[in-house]
Amino acid sequence: MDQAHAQKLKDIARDVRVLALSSMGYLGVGHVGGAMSVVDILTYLYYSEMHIDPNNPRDEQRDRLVLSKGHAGPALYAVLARKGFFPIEWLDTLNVGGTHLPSHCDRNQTPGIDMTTGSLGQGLSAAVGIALAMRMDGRKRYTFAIIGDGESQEGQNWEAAMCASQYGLDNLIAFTDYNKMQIDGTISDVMELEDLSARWAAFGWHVQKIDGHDFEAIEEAIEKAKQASGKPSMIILDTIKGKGCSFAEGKISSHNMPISQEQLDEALAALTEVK
Ligand SMILES: Cc1ncc(C[n+]2csc(CCOP(=O)(O)OP(=O)(O)O)c2C)c(N)n1
Ligand SMILES: [Mg+2]
Repeated sequence: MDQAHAQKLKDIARDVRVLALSSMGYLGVGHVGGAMSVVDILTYLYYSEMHIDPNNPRDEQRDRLVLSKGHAGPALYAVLARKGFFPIEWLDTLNVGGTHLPSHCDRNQTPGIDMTTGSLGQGLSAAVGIALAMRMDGRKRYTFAIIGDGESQEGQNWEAAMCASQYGLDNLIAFTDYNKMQIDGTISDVMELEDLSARWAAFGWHVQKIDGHDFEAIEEAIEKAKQASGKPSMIILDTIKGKGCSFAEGKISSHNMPISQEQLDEALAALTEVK
């Protein structure tokens, strides 16, 4: 990746953080931590990877994304709005009555959302089904999925993992947002996942672990995943919960938090100072 493109992605990710935080701040509450930790992967996917058309969100020839950790919807909404899937003003209607943007992703409400999620543990199974259907239909597109690390403790993920390797779904590329925190503690205190790479490998997946905030590393990992013929891919993203948000970064309490006007102003000022 050349420097100019990396800088462009950084600028877009900053915009996305500003938009997502503003929409949650307007509502006064939100899953700030888990939304901020996936901004960089979402920015990369939508601005550098996926074949999608904002004017034709249900284009059959598109790549798909299942954001299984559906509570991070506000980050994806910010990306989709900035891409032009729907008016940016919708971001101020987050989770209010009659909105197109519920707190968790709903494919029947929001243009560009490929799968309804929020009940943790189910998204990877949906992604497996989508990838299998795409292959059966002869579509040469990829299905991407993002699951949480706390979410990985749900047993259904591991049934999906077995199924994906059984069918050799090399058109499925999944990411774990490994921010090391879940709703009420650290992953290792609640239910340890290590050795997470070895676990996915044992289920027959091609596995990589990278810095989830580094666009070049993401690009390289996706390229390698595409070359892993006959196997689904898991890319474990080493991330920071609340990344880039002054009042949330690295805090367990950032999971679902009230947001004051002062906090919002301070976080937006810090973000817009970053070059
Ligand atoms: C089946 C189910 N159980 C519980 C919840 C409530 N819940 C929402 S987010 C969350 C924590 C998830 O942790 P993690 O996957 O690590 O999310 P992140 O750190 O990315 O926010 C929980 C328990 C849910 N949405 N679905
Ligand atoms: Mg987590």
